[in-house]
Amino acid sequence: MRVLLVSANRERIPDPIFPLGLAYVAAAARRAGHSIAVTDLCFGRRPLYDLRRRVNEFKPDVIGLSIRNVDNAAYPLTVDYLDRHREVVDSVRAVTRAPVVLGGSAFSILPVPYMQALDGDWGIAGEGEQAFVQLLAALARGTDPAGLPGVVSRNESDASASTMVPVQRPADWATGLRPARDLFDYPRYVRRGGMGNVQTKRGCVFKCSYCTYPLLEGNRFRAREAGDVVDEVEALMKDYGRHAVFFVDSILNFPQDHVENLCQEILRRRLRLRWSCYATPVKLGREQASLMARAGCDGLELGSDAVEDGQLGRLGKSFDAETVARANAHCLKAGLRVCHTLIFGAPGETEASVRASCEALRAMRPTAVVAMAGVRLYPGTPLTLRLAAEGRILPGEVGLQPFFYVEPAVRDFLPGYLQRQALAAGNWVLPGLSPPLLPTSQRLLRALGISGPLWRLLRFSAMRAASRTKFRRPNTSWGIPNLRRKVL
Ligand code: B12
Ligand code: SF4
Repeated sequence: MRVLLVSANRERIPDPIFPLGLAYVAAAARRAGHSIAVTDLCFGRRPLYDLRRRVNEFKPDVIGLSIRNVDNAAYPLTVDYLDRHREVVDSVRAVTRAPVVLGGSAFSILPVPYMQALDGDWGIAGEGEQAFVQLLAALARGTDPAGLPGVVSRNESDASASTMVPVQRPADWATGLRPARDLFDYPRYVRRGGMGNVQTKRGCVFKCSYCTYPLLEGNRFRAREAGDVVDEVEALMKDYGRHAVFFVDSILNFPQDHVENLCQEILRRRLRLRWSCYATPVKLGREQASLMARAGCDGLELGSDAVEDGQLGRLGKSFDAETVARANAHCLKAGLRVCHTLIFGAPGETEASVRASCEALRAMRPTAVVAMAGVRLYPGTPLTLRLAAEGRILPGEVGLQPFFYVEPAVRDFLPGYLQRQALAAGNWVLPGLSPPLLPTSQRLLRALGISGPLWRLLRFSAMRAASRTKFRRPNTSWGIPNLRRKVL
C-alpha cells in the first residue's frame, strides 16, 4: 500500500525533537513491503500547504498521523496543541478520502477522546511497529481491523475508556529494526535541536503517582542489548557525523546493569560520544556516576520531583530526600551536569514541604532546576484514579483539555515563592510561569553550534544573570489568563 506518514509536531521549545517513534513505525511498515513517504510539519513555513501538496502528489492509500504532545504540561502558561492537530486532519480531509490512522504518545494517553475530537478513521494506542503493520495488512485484505490489539476504531463511544485499549508491548520491539531516519531530515534536527535521539529500552518499573510513562510503555523493562544500541549509535555517527545524542528511555540508569553495560560498550569501542538522559537517583552511586561520565554523559535530568520525604512519599517516589542529595553529589563530583525536574503543588503539598525542597536544592548546588507549579492530571495514572475515587474529580473530567491540580494549601503561595527562588538561584527554569526560552534565543544558541541540552548553559554566571532578569518582578499571583485550563 502507499502510506504517507505525517509528523504533526511543530513544537520547537525546548528544542525541535526528531520524531523517533514515527521513524520506527516507518521502518516497520517499509520492511513489511509498503511504499512509504513522510511529511514532517516541524520546520516548514507553510506546513499545511506542504502537507496538502504532498498528499496530492503521493496519492496515499492510507495516512498515518503521529501526535506526540497533548499540551506542554505547564501551568498556567499552557500550550494546548489540539487545534493544530485538528488543522492537520482537516487539511488532509480536504484533499483525500484515504483513511487517517492516528498514533503517537499523546494519542496513546487519550485514544478515544482523540478519535472523537479529530474524527480519525482508525487509531493505534501504544507501540506502532507491529500494530500499524497488522492494521495495514487488514486494510489491504479488505478485512475489518477492529479487534486487533492496539487498534481503536471510530465506533468506540465511551470517552472515559481512554486507557482501557489493550495495547501491544512486544519484548523484541527493536529486533532487526532501525528507525528510518533516512526518510526524514535528521541532520536538521541535529543542527536545530542540538542532538539526535536513540532508545535503549522501553518501560518503567516505578509507580510515581502522576506519571504516564508506565501506561505508555508498560511497567516492565524491555531492553536492547548494549551491543545493538552502540551499533546504532556508531552507524549514526558514520552516516550523519559526530553529534550529541539523547537516550530517550523513561529512565536510563535503572536497572544498573543495563546502563553499566551500555557505558562499558561505549568505552570499549572508544566512541567519544556525548550523550544525556533522564535518570533516577535510585542506586545512582559513585561508581555509576563516574562510569557514565567516562562514557561521555554530559547531562543528566534527575526526576527528583521533590526533595522532602513527605512529599516524595505522596508522589509515590521510590527514594527519599537523602538519596536525591547523595546522587546529586556523586554526579557533580564525577563531573556530570545535573538538572533536577520538580513538581510543586501536588496533593498534600504544604508551604513547609515546598520550603524544605527548595532549601535542600540550594544546598545541593545542581547545574539547573526545571520546576512545574501544578501537576497535569492524565487518565489512568494512580493519582487521577485516587482523586476520582475520593470524588475530587468527575469521571471523564480529565482528558484532552489541560487539567492541572494545584494543592489549595499552597495555591496562593507557590507562584511568588517559586519565582523568588528562581531570582535568587539564577539556574531555575519555571516553564509554566515564565517562557523557558524564546524561539529566537534557542535558534541563535544552536546556530552558534551549542549542542546537548541547553539547561547545561546555566552553569555559566552570565547565563544565570540573564535568566534572573525574567524574575526581577515576580508575579505573586498565577497571573496569566488561559481560558482553556482547569484547576482544582
Ligand atoms: C525523551 C522525551 C523528551 C525529551 C526528548 C529528547 C530528544 N531529543 O528526543 C525532551 C526532554 C526534550 C522532551 C521534551 C518535551 N516533552 Co517529552 N518525552 C520524552 C519521552 C520520555 C520519550 C519520547 C520518545 O522518544 N519515545 C520513544 C518513541 C520510539 O516512542 P513514541 O514517540 O511514543 O512512538 C511510539 C508510539 O507512540 C507509536 N507511534 C508514534 N507515532 C505514530 C504514528 C502512527 C501513525 C502510529 C500508528 C503509531 C505511532 O509507535 C511508536 C513506536 O512504538 C516521552 C514519554 C514516554 N515515555 O513516551 C515524553 C513525552 C512524549 N513528552 C511530553 C511532553 C509534554 C514534552 C514537552 C511538551 C514538555 C515541555 N513542556 O517542554 C516537550 C516537547 C518538546 C517538543 N519539541 O515536542 C509528553 C507528551 C504527551 C503530553 N503529556 O502532552 C510525554 C508523553 C511525557 C508525558 N508527560 O506524558 N521530551
Ligand atoms: S516518573 Fe520516572 S521513575 Fe517515576 S514512573 Fe515515571 S518514568 Fe518511572
